[in-house]
Amino acid sequence: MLFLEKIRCEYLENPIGIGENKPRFNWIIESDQTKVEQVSYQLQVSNDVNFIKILWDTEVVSSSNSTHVVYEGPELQSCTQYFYRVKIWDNKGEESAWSEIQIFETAMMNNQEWKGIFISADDKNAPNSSKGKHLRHEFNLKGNIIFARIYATALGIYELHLNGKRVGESLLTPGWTNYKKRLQYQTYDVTEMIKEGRNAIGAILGCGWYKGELGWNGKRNTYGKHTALLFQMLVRYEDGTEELIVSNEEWKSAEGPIVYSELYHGEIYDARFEQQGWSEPNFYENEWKKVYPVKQDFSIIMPQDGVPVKKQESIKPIELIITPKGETVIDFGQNIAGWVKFKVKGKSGDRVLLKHAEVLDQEGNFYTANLRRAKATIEYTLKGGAEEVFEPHFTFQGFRYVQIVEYPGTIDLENIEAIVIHSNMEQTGDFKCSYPLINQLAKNILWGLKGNFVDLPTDCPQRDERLGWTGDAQVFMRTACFLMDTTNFFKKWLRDLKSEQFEDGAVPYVIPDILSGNFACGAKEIEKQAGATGWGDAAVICPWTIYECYGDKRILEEQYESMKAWINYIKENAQEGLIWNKGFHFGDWVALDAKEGSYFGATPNELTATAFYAYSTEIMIKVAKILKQEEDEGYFTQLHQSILEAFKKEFYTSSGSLTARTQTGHILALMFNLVSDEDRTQTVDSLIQLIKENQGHLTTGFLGTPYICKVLSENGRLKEAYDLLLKDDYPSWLYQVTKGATTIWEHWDGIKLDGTMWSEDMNSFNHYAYGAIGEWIYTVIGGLDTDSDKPGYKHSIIKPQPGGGLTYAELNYTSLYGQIAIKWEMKGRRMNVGVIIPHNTTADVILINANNEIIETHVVGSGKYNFEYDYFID
Ligand code: RAM
Repeated sequence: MLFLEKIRCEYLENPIGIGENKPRFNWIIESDQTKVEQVSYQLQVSNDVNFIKILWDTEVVSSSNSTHVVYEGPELQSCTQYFYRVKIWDNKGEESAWSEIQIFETAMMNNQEWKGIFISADDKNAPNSSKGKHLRHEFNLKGNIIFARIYATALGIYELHLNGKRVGESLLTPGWTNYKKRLQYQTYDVTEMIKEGRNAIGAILGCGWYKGELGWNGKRNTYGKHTALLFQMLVRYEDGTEELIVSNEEWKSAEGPIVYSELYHGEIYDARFEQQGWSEPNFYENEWKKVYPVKQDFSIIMPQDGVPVKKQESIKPIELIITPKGETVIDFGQNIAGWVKFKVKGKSGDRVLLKHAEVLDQEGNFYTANLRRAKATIEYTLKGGAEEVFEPHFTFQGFRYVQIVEYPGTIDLENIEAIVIHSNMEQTGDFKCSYPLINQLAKNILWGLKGNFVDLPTDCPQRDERLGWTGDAQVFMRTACFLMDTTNFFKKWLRDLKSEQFEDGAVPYVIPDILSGNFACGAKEIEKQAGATGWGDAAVICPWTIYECYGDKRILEEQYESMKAWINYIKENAQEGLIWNKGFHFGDWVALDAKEGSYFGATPNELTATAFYAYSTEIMIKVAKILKQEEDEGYFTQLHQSILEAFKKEFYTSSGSLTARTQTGHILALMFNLVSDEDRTQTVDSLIQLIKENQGHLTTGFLGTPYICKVLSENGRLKEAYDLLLKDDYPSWLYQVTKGATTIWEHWDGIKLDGTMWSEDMNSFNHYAYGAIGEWIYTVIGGLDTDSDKPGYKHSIIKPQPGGGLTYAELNYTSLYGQIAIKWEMKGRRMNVGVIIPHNTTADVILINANNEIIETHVVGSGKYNFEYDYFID
């Protein structure tokens, strides 16, 4: 039986609001046979569900492509539903039936279709206000509605209510972009929410990133001073007529129960100001005020290209603690990003006051100093009477512990839960092994992702920062792509990156770039907070990683100019275009070989910067080749060669040793192949020596850490790589696990050996950068790697490399082709390796023995396989 499953358009199941002119399709092949390959496919797109009038028929195409099949039919129309189906033929002579019918629906393809205007409830005093503002409007509809969509966005954050119910599940909409350049709007199917006759729409607006506080110096109004809504509802009737309901000056506005709401600081909500029925028809709105039209450039508005943030799970408290200081604190057992949802009963005017923290201090007291200026406080005033349920609207907190400062009556933990929010991506990867501390580390890495992939890749969810640091995203990228489907998440962020790149190609430190022109972070020049090695390289490394992990060529096409511009920026700033020894760099950020009190690791910036320059240029050779840019390919090949030669001359002595005696220097030289073959062994040996000199520990920061185990295992030092990973004394990955971490820390010594904290000014306990070791865990212990010649796991390299006394490891990954599984288990002197390879893919299964020698390589097609062999050699 051959059939198709998980048929997706732009990686989404039946998406609405697609903005792509040429969306792409993927499907997963199911069959009871093995070694199944698709030999041809047929895809049809129709305007009607019965496929009577077919808009586009590929006919039978001889191709094994089951991912990224591009729509090449007639131009797609706005706000239109398209139906599509696929069938395939395989190499076993089987033909599938037509797949289940799928839908994709376009957004507004042209900004001129906007008939609404931006409206605001703000008067002149608004710039410093953090109140939630309400807007409302009533309208009449005829009967027989067959289609109703809302298209909406805001300056600020919005929440919509229609006829008394919340519209959609997306949070923090429209998401964060540089609102001067790109503003996303969302599409909602509200066909079931409206009715013939009178209807009412309500919106609540909060400050969000647009005008709320942003960054660590308390600055606000980054993008503008007034929140505003843009709304358009398209209604289609059975008789073919259409109607538009839009935001205009007929709408009314009011303040409400959200007295204050700020992303960093939390929310003050006074339920006594709630107005019953405010988003329902026939509401008495005489006390509501007029709205103000707001001018806005419509050319920057675009359909949502990222992934909406949604509620993901709920966590019950594990314990109610009274701290030595006497604070009442709930422990949720997991550091998360999200908020507390509570039920409460009391008198009108009673209050609930909650504070949030990631950790307790040395004595076990509630610790908030590392939140810096972020107040992370929820203050709720009861209206009184029946049970009240509360969740905040335009804020989120990074926390494990919640201090209950005020709460009417006795606290019943049954009434309190933590809601986890993050961008709504499917979890694709999972790893376990026989060593519990590694399993906890793997969990922490996943939670590091959950806590920081909140609309964009951020550095932390708790303090007054939560910025899209490019360096952090770059180092964690590969790990993230294993754990979750990050395709659309990064598509959006990379578009943001491209839109914010300076004309000379410099990439800002953070995307969206709120630092340039505002306040300095390291560089002297405030106007331009951009162009740091290892950070700006996100422009090249991130699209490339998406290509490797998903085979998505379009991201390379889209980002190509941006990638090239980054290389060019470096070249222009490098000595003779080769050694990059200028400008500000974070370098091997917060490495342990930094001078006392400094964040900057000891590896010289010119080495780190030239190393990343070489690496990014090497990637560009491959990208140019894939995109058939022959001239560029030649150019980057030559440039790369020249950088290599210059690197050797500048950073290697004539006797073949690296001048910088730091772990990260050696790691980068090995990782980016900057070492000549004759010097390789010496470089590896001296890295080992440097580790020894540090009692077997690492001293690396943000840029060296991701690769340390990798360069060891790739250079015949698998044992040393395991030794490092399995260390559980300070500093090591497992040190924090033994200290009870449930996420990844920003510093190796976030909590020091004596229980005291790293300095208050920069000590996040939910910071995924060091979680980049995930890549090594999945590719080496788990044994799954991609093949960039056949990316996206079209061909997998399966090579588990046991070690460290582990007796089994198990990895599961849902690729675009389906599930890949690897499980290895040692049974006495025998090794058993079981693998599952999805249809329409192949894999090299490479089996190694205890001496880390390859004993067999099997090239396999789809199916389940089991290999058993003598692992230990006498
Ligand atoms: C801090 C954080 C962030 C890092 C920058 C350079 O704000 O540690 O992760 O990228 O510094």
